[in-house]
Amino acid sequence: EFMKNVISHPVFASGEASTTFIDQTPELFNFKHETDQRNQLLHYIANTTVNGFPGVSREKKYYPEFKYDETFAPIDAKIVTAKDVLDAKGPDAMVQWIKDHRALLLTDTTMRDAHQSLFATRMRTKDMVEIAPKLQRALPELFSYEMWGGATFDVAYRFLGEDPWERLKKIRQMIPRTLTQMLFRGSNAVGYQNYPDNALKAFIDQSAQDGMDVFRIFDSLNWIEQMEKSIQYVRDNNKVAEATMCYTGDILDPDKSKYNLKYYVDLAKELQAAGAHIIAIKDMAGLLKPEAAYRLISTLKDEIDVPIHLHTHDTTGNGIYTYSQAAKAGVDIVDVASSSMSGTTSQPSMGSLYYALQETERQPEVDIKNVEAIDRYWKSVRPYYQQFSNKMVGPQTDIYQTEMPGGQYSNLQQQANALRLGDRFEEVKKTYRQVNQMFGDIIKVTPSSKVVGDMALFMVQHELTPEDVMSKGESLDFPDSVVSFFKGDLGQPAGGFPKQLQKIVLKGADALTVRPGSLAQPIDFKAVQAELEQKVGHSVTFEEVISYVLYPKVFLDYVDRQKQYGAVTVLDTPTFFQGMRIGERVDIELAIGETEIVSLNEIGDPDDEGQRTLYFDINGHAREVRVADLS
Ligand code: 3PY
Ligand code: ZN
Repeated sequence: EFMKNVISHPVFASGEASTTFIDQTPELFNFKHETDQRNQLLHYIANTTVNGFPGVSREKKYYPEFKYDETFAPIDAKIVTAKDVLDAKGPDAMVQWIKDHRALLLTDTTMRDAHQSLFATRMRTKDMVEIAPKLQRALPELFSYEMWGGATFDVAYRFLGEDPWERLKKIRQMIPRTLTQMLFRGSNAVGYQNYPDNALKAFIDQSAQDGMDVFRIFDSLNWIEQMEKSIQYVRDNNKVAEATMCYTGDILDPDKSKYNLKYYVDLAKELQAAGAHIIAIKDMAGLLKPEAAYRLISTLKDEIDVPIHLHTHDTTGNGIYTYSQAAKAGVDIVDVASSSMSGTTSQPSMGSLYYALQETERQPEVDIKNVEAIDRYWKSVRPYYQQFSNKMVGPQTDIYQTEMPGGQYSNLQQQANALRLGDRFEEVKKTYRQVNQMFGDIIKVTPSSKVVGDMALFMVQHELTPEDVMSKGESLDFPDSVVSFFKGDLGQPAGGFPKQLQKIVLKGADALTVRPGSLAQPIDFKAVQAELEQKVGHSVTFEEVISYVLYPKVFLDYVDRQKQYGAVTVLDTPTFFQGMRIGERVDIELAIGETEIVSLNEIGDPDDEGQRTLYFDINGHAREVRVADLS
């Protein structure tokens, strides 16, 4: 049984299993015959078939007609990757390896920011794991895979019924020779609020232990005090601290003087002094124009010693040109996505950038045939998630004025729809820009961008102008996120808060002037573990304790659904979101190498109790499942 599991495991089958493969693959020891699991999954399928998946229309089920059977040769023995150097010699040697590289290095964001920005972070682990061993062989020259952090943690639990730690560990194992990378929101970790320092430390330590290599640490107000601790915790783990400047405004526009070239150079120097191994420029809205990229990066190359990693979104349509100018100015690493997952709110395309830099000394060292072959896989996966897509069909140059991050655009649209303001979205965008000015022109990225968005919706909903807010503010019930921002819960913005508005919003309450984390009580992890074990009724891992600390309700809801439906992660994505259709057959891999063939023959009418019976056939045996029809 054990050997069968080993032989049929995708990592083993790919020929990439390392010597620690057996130790690091707990599912190899999973040989119970899953009557329970099968029953739970059938209930999940039956329920999704009858009642649907939240937010997904049930009219169509997408059936992939495509079988992906590309194969890739083993990695050339001459290749030394950034991960090889980090593991053998530590982060400083790895930094030197970057500096010694003339060709532009690439981070592939397909498994994190691309899907976060294109289809609301809904990509499931199953669709990543299917390709991961092939990624390793096809593109060993990449600097890193950004595949964790940002919204993925929350969304995995909340919407996908998945454990994000499992995702990290599985992918880590499948790409042993490429760095893993994550987006870490500084004091907000992978959440939307401030957490105590020892929670940040616990999270970073555990992530490092589970295989995370590069931590891109940012603060939503570029407040260095909120990044320093995290930088240190990453360094203490001998991992890579990529400290971040979020780019806003326009260094080419003398009227936008708050975030000018000097502002970024000073900030970069402070981040370097705080211990950054690499400095990231995080252009979350796609505002960094090509000439600005050239000036900013040339200046930084003169002023700081550590490598520079540029991140942009293609929302405004100039991404490749910006990268080309950045490459000329000497940027070390840039973020790209596989073509089918690139463009608009996502990152620019890896393949396009390869050709854009042809005949220059910065052209990335990747095998373009493999880049394209891998993209054929992502192209087949993308339609699974069509229903979550933000529907942006081309560049939005008005973002240069609204300064809205790529990931926020579709979210704010959804929020506006929910408030029946969908047809007034242009007004919402205009107000977003006004709110930014009212707030003193702040950095807008998760979670500060949400504060600006909430205030814009509030003003449009209540027909308020900026003048109204100032004159009638005493009687207004501001959104919670706005009150919390003015209290200093997210930290201190550059140049401080606008005093008069702060007074109006807080209605006499005090505001913090220090880092909120410096006042927070440390978490007593032992006590929290005991509380959690009592709540869920069994022993828990430290990873689960951390998840509960970050997202108590989301985590407990996840545990409840787990108890009800079991390992929904084994279902193919169309079935996970759509259930089954009469006459359809799906293959479910219940355990490794253990495939069940499930057909749905009939769906009965609701009985007196509103229950429907679904008639399945599993490996030739009839099975009936009853579920309540909630319609
Ligand atoms: C996140 O924090 O999730 C982001 O991607 C911000 O740009
Ligand atoms: Zn981004």
